[in-house]
Amino acid sequence: MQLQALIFDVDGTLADTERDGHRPAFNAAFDEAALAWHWDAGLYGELLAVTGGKERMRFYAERYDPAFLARPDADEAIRRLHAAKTRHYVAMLEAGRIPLRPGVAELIAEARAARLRLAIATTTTPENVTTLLKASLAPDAADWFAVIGAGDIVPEKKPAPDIYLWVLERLGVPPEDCLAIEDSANGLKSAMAARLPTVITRSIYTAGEDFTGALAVLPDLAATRLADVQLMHQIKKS
Ligand code: XBP
Ligand code: MG
Repeated sequence: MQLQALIFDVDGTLADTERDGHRPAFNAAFDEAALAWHWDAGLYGELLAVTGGKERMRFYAERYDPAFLARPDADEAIRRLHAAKTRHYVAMLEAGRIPLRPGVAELIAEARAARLRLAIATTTTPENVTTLLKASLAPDAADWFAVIGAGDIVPEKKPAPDIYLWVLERLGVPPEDCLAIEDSANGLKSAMAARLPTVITRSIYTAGEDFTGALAVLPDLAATRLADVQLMHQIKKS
């Protein structure tokens, strides 16, 4: 069978969202809550080992502010901080401050024209995905994707395969007839555990990670057309 579907990761893959998007949104939420937390670009790179914003804040508190977790309302405080962070992040997306990475819009357009199915498999919050698609592609761009798997809908976030398995079940396409596009080692592990052939586009924070098992490791999608992706997939299958 030929390639039937492309499944995109979001953060680091569709757009370089982490350093200048999620990170300042977290910091704005901390400031707003008068919390003495600040995540600089270096520290944030370390915190990215943990996927998911709520999980990342909990991990940070365990290491640097255990007294925060001892509060009886710690879970609720994390939920509130995360809701504020999402509000700040969505406002940045709506203001057009987070562009798509090179070649992403072109590959999506080619895949649509060739009637491939499109899907999203991400750790981030659903609202962040739909707002990014709308702000950077077209008002109806979320409808271009047959399945959008995002956030807390599965028990375990990447590197667990849960989100890719959730998307594959709804797509109804066997993993070997799909291709995942990811930017991180955690994302690659997740996709490979779901038996998906995976292409990596390295991002700001993930450039030095181990991508053993990827079909290809590219700097970005600027020079990659659908025919290239189909060829990579074909070589893997033969
Ligand atoms: C990236 C992530 C996300 C974002 C924050 O996942 O780890 O957690 O950093 O998003 P992916 P939320 O590359 O799989 O998209 O704060 O909404 O969780
Ligand atoms: Mg990613």
